[in-house]
Amino acid sequence: MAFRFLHTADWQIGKPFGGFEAEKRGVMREARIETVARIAALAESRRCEAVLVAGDAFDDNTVADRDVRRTLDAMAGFSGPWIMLPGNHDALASVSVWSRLARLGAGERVRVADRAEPILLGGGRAAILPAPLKRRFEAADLTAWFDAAETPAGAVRVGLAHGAVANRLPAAADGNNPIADDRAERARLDYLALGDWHGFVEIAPRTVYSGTPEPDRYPANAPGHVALVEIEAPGLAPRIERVPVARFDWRIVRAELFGDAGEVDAALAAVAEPNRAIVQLVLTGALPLRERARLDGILAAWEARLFDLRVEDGDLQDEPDAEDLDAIEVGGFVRTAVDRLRARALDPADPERDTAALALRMLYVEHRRAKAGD
Ligand SMILES: [Mn+2]
Repeated sequence: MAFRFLHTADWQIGKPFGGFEAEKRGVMREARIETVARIAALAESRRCEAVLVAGDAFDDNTVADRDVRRTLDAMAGFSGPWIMLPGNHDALASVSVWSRLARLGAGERVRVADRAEPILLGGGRAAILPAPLKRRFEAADLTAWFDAAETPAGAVRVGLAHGAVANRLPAAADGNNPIADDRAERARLDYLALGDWHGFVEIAPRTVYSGTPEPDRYPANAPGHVALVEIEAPGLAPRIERVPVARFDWRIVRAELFGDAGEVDAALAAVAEPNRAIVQLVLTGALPLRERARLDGILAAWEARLFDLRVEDGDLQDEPDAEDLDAIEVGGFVRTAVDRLRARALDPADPERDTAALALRMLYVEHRRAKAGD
């Protein structure tokens, strides 16, 4: 009988999301716990024999008791064992979230992988080899003991670790907590379940980062999933299914505007569920002033519909045209000033170009407002 389990990591329950408004922060923190409930339901419905959590279930060892209790409640939807590995955010220090777990209501099914020794599951059909972090940063490869680990004959061997696989991650990735890229091979593992890198990737043969199930930034690396893994027998290739579980859809949307602010509507129409979307909108191109004013209204409408919208418009130019300027019905020295501002705003070589453009836009908007108030 195949051994089937769910692999997840990096829940980071209690993450503060400091860059967001208080109301949104609360929703985002709650969403992570709801995602854990979805993971539990998935493991249950797909008849997994265990859920392996490869580190950083909690954002910090000081995570609030309330968050821990609510996470444990969310986990109750799965009737099998949870194997929880301490990661760097929730390292197994002398005082840690793990030492509070039993008091906060963790039952027998929640098992902390706190020692470098095999954990047998499925009546001895599988052996989990954990590499718990006892501190945030470890220079040694804690998975080295897997190589010589003895497990029952015929048992599937599954490693469980948290850190950076050597030579495989982008140079920007954290070099602490190293894991040999041939560990699965050297330790005769059928699968190495990893945490720390937030994207889903099979980074080496039988060596998989499940990524975070709930994204926490604008990603290029497929976060928002868990891995459903089935291993027919020791030595056979695992069947790995990537299953989406995230609530929030973090995405970067780019729109190049050529005179028409309505392009923003077209670009954002690709967001299927606005209330689940956390969008960074990057605007480039150029707009006449009347379209720039219309853009503000369009963005305000999207800001109300999307869960969160950040606009980057530093490379969007104002391009006041004759029609804009004619709308500013002034004569005399004000008209002269408008014409000079326009000339400077349109001159790429003018060091005061941005200031002139802003002044002109303000003048235009104020003028329209004054006219509307007439
Ligand atoms: Mn980590």
